Amino acid sequence: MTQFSALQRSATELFPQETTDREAASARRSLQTPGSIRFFDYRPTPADVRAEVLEGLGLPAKRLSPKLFYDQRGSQLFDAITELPEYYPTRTEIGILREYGSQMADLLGRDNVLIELGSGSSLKIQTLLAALQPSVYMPVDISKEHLLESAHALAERFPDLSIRAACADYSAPFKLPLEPDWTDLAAFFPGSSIGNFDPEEARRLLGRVAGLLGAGGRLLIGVDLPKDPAILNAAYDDAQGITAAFNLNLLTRINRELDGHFDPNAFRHRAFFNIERSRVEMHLVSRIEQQVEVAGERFDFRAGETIHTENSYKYGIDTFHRLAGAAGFVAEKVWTDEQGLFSVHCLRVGEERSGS
Ligand code: AVI
Repeated sequence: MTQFSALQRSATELFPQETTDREAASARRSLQTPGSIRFFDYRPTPADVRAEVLEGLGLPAKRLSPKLFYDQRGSQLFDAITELPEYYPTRTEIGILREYGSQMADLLGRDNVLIELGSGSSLKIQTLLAALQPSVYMPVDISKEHLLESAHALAERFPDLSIRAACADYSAPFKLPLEPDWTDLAAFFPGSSIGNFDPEEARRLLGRVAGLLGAGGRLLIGVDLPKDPAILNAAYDDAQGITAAFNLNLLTRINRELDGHFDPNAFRHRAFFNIERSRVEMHLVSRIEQQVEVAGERFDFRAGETIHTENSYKYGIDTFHRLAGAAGFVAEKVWTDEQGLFSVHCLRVGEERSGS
C-alpha cells in the first residue's frame, strides 16, 4: 500500500458514521451534484478539546484557542464580519486577486492540484478559478458544514470542476486525499489566516505546507499589513457588534459542548492593536468577579480579568519574507492594494526542501 492510499483510507468518505440531519442533508445535496464533489472527513475535532479548554482556563493568564470560534454559528458570524465596512481585509484581498489574478496564475501554473487551506465560504477562490483552471480543487476546512455547503455552491457554479473536499485541521500535522501520481501541487492560503498563529507556529505550519508541496511547489498566501492602529481597532471592534458576538459565541459553544456555565452577558469583547508585537489581540473581559463551572471544574474570575482568545499578527513584507524563508520558501512576487492595506505573496518551495 502506498503512503497516499494509506492516508486516504484513514478518512471517511462522503458519509461520516454520525451526522446530524442538517449535515446529512448537506452531504446528500453534495451527492446530487453530478459527480464533481468527493468529501473526505478526517474528523478534525480533537478528542482533547476538553483538556485544552480546561488547561487554557486554568492558566494564570487565561486563554482559549481561536480554532474554537468556528462552530456553525461562529462560521456564519465570521462570514458576516467579512462584509463589515470596518473589516477591510476581505474586500481588499479580493480586489488584489481580481486585479492580478492572471499574473498569479502565470506564476502558480494551471492544470494542477490546487489545495486551499481554510477555504471557508470559498469566495476568494471563485475570483481566481477562471484564471487558474486547476485540474482538481481541494478545499480544506475544519468546519464540515461550511465545507460541504461551499463545495456544493462552487460545484453549481463550476460544474466541470473536480472537487475533493477535506475536513481537516491544518493547524496540526494533517492528511489530505492526494493520489500518488499527483505531483503538480499548488496551495492557496488566503485571508491572512497565517496571522492567527504565533510566529513560531506559523513557521512550522508553512514548513509543513512546503513539505507537502515539494521543491518548486508554489503557495499563494494573503497577509495583512501593519497599519494605523485606528483602522485595526475598528476592524476588530465594529460598530454593529458582530465581532463581539463572534468572540462571545466561544462561551456559548463551551456551554453547549463542554457542559459550561458561562453567562455571556457577564463578559465583554475587547480588541486592540498591540504595536510592539504587531498583532491585534482579542479578549473576553469578565465584567464582574465570578466563578464559572466548565466540565465539572470551577474557574475564578476577577472583575476585569480577561480570556485571551485570538492574536492576528500583521507582517510587513520583509518580515514576512524572513518568516517564509525560515520555513523553506523563496519569495517570488508580492502584490498589494494602492493603500498598502493588504498583501498577497507568491512563494516557491526552495530546492533544499526536496524530499521532505
Ligand atoms: C480568520 N482570521 C484571519 C481573522 C482575522 O482577521 O484575524 C479572524 C477574525 N477575528 C476577528 N475578526 C476576524
